Amino acid sequence: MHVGIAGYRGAGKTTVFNCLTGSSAATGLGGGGRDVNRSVIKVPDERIDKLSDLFRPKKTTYADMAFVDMPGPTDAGAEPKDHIDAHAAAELRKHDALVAVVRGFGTETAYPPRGGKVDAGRDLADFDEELVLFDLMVLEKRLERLRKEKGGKAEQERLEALHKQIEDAARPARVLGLDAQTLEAVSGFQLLSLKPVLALVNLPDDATPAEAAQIEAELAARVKDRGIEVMGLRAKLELEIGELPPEDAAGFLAELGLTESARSRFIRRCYAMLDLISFFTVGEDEVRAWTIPRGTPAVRAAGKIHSDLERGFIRAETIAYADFIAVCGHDRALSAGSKWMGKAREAGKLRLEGKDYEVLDGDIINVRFNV
Ligand SMILES: Nc1nc2c(ncn2[C@@H]2O[C@H](COP(=O)(O)OP(=O)(O)OP(=O)(O)O)[C@@H](O)[C@H]2O)c(=O)[nH]1
Ligand SMILES: [Mg+2]
Repeated sequence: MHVGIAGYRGAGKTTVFNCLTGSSAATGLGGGGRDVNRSVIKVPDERIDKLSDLFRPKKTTYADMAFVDMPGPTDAGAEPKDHIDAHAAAELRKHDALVAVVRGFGTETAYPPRGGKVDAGRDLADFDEELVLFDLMVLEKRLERLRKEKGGKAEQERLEALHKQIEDAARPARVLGLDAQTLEAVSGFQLLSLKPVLALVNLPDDATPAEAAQIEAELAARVKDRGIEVMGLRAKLELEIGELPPEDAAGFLAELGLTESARSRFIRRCYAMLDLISFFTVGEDEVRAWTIPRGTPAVRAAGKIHSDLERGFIRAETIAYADFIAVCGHDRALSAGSKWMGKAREAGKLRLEGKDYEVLDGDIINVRFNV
């Protein structure tokens, strides 16, 4: 999964990036210059730990999450009020989810110089408006072409309708309940306002857990009709906590009313927001987690592993993780030469699933294929 971090200059984007990825990129308003920060983290999964322990494979591969953090707008054409410039918009289009970092700490906004109070709700609405404006521009450009070429009447009508719908509603595309045909027609544009947005509100260091919860709840209520979800964190403080040995970190997190690191909270929220699940492949070569949207049919899940597996798909031999552990988890010898499969079949737990089977979270899958 690819996650793009965006927000006002000085909102704390790079601090959030460091906190979530354990990086140490330069912070401070404009501190990173024009640097784009990138990092990939693995998604911890105790089930993979256990499977890896049983199979002792040559390689263990966790699901991963790739982050990009861009500096606030610095394009010559960018208005001071902008969150995103054309450069950042182009980069964000490539991502599965957007993280909007909004400032909830301090009293004055660092940027733009509004001389006003910190107001995360206002900033978030402005951010989302910008996504909408970029989308309208993309649609207008395409429509201009279509009108000139005098072809693609069906596409033109569909895009004109969508353009009007977004404009009239003054709402991001993600909450318009677009039908399948419209989604198909715009699939190539990577519309920004169609992407899921998780807002990370960077809370004041001294807020009590109750105050923090209240800020989060208020902000969530303000952006609910935009389909934006909210998670609070104290990026700077939690970054420092993250650098401590785990046994010390737990105590400091508890003082903030937390039981989990910002990274764990973030990963869980992203999986829930995007409705993602993991399935596993196992063997002596590799134990691996794969991330797919819930409801993915087995044949497409197989294609995630390799296109040959999708093309030549016959059946997916499937066992639920819990069943696997119950039947085979006690005996490491079963992991050798796929002996576990016989055992699981004997126990009636290994299922033969067809193309349309919807893969479930925790399924261990072996794809039978023929090309
Ligand atoms: N008190 C406090 N300060 C923070 C927090 N997060 C960031 N800061 C400070 O705010 C300033 C800007 O933080 P950055 O993370 O560099 O902000 P940015 O959004 O990446 O800035 P640009 O890349 O210039 O757009 C730095 O001095 C940070 O130390 C926070 O949670 N609490
Ligand atoms: Mg930065």
